[in-house]
Amino acid sequence: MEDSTKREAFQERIDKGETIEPKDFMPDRYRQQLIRMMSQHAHSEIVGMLPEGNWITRAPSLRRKLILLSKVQDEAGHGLYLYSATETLGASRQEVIDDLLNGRAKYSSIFNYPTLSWADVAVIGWLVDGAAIINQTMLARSSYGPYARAMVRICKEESFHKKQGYEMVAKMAEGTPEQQEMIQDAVNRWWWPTLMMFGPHDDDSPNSAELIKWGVKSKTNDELRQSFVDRHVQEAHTVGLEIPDPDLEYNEETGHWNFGEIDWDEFWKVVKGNGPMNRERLNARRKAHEEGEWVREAAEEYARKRKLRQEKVS
Ligand code: BYC
Repeated sequence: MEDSTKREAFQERIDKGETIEPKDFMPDRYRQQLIRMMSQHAHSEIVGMLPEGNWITRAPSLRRKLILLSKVQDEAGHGLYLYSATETLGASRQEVIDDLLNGRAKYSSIFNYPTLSWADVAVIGWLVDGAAIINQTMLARSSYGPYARAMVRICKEESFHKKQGYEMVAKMAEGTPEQQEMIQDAVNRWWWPTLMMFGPHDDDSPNSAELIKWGVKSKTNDELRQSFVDRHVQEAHTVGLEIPDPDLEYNEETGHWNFGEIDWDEFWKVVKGNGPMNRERLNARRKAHEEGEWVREAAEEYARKRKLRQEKVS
């Protein structure tokens, strides 16, 4: 049984805005919630390399190819910081990766949609990274030190990702009629899945209250989704693009954009593994894991030999 005095002192630290570090006392449930959320976040970054990675060999110019390569590499880096941060909670990397490969762990629903044209790369940068920044700027203030610090760096890189995406969106939106059609089509396909990234409505979100009490989240799923809509509707209109939502309307009283209902059946279908690309994404990760076996073996052997050498010296 955890000492209730320790738990009260923990909550007081959170309420004062203090940061919790790996060796500090934390309730088991806080640890478990963070392992769940941070490992899912790490998986999302790694699986998130696949939809855009699909276009690296077909980028329309050398400049675009360099930008896309570096963006996809950044995402690998984000996954690595986040796996390392999850390990500070006592979770083994092997275990969390096995959970992903066995289909037990979740990762963001957004990466289970196909990238059908080059315009999808632009729209992912603008909308998906735009959504990630809104969520992760909040997480950069989260109560768990290693997660918050990883988020600060990740958000800086995501800002560059969003800018390159929006620049491309703007270019295509003022391009030839075919380019305009391509970019609008990509917005039509990615808008609703991006709104789903923020998770279920607050009333249907079992984890939010606890995460907010512990200072992991400071805003609810619906609050973040609204900030996303407000910002991105303006950005779409600036470049002459339409948002595919007949219920979208500016509300003078609240100063926010009202928007239509998300298709929650589609959301849960994708989260449960039955979206358009779930199987392909997991198969691609399994294949990469199998092909990387020799690298893991070599790294383990190197570490074993280094340890032996150090033991001989001391
Ligand atoms: N997709 O109680 P709730 C990126 C699950 S990648 C799948 O509201 P919570 C990028 C949820 O896990 C950035 N599952 O949960 C990379 C829970 O199930 P479990 C991705 C979802 O934790 C490459 C259940 O539904 N960002 O930026 O309070 C290229 C009930 O939900 C989703 C992160 O990972 C979903 N969309 O809130 C470009 C951010 N939504 O676990 C860009 C970190 C909900 O109880 N995570 N579920 O079985 C979070 O902020 C939060 O965990 C969530 C969910 C907002 C996602």
